[in-house]
Amino acid sequence: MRAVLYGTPGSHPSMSAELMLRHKGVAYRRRDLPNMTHKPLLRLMGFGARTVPVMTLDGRRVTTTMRIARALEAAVPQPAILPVDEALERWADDDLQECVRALGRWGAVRDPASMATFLERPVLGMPPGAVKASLPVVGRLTALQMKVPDDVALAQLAVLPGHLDRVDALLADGTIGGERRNALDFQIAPSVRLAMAFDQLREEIAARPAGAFAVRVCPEFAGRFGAVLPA
Ligand SMILES: N[C@@H](CCC(=O)N[C@@H](CS)C(=O)NCC(=O)O)C(=O)O
Repeated sequence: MRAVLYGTPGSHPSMSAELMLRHKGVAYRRRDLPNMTHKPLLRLMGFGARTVPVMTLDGRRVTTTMRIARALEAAVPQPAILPVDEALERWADDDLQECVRALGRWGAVRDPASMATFLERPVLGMPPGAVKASLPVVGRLTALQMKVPDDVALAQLAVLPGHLDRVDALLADGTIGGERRNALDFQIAPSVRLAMAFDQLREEIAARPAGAFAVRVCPEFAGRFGAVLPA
């Protein structure tokens, strides 16, 4: 089986897909596209999607994290990661993902130096060093497309504790964090890790069950935002 996963630097759902591929033991290559420019590129590449992750599995195109989970489950049934509660999966895929995505984009615009910290692999085949060198120009163009209004970001910041409470509750009732990992584990952990990229949130989140869980399920997650959040 041959899988190629397409993501962007810092993309938490791309990490979700990567964790699923690893868990299933599917050999894959990851290719990163430039943030935001990935949208037209995905169209040119023949994916009917504007979002990453997308994947080819034995040449077949698969889009979105939820569909990737299902395609992997069909191709490699064991270890099973499905079924999961679909309402919870949608919450993880929409609300939780979008909350930290908005904060992440807002953070990247307010702390442009943070962009380099998310670059750990080639982008469009360009080595991370070369991509970092292009950031004074490319980073500004990316920031223009990433702009999230302050009120939207602050509203997401206000609901983040509720999302983390829900993660703690799902851990407490065994829905996630069990010995047999499932699609929800892989959806949720990278989102919590992206929230932990903020210097002002990291320690507080790490001290809760959600933080310990996220680090356990998703040990590597590059990137760091400085003190950009209101005190
Ligand atoms: N929830 C979907 C969507 C993922 C998503 O929104 N990905 C972001 C990057 S983290 C993206 O590509 N956004 C492009 C856009 O904003 O149009 C999934 O997990 O597949």
